[in-house]
Amino acid sequence: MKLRIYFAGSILGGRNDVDLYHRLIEKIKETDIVLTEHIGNAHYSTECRTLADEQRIYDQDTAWLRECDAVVAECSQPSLGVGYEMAYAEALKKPVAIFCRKNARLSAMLTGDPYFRICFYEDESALFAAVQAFLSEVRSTKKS
Ligand code: 6K6
Repeated sequence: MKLRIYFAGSILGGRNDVDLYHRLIEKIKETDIVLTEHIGNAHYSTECRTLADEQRIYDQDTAWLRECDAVVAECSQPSLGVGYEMAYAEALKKPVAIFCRKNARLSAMLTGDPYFRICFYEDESALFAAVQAFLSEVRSTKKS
């Protein structure tokens, strides 16, 4: 059974890690469905939009958060939007795993919250392995 994964990563917070998001999304797609593939698209437009556009984005993203089986967040690049999504997913009791490079810092509002599964990773292969371990756990919980 394929899981529906909400992948969260920085947009306006900074796009330095967009290639990493892309590779991670492709990896997750080998086994599961990623609802938010655009996060890994380096050409995704972040220019100013109208308020109506932003409301549509909010409505769509929160609908996907309600729909998903689990949330995978790459949080090495701080982002207000991702922080909001983490709290929203917790309120919905979705399984949430937060991944951060060893040399980056995470807000105490994430590290201090025991609800979140947090993983500081050394390199990309460790990241991929930790994400797959999380997905396997979610899959087995869903089956039982
Ligand atoms: C809107 C206005 C200008 O650029 C945009 C980008 N549009 C977005 N489209 C889809 N999801 C978005 C957008 N902006 C933020 N998000 C959601 O918040 C994504 O799901 C990300 O996980 C997160 C990024 O937040 P910021 O604060 O880094 O943008």
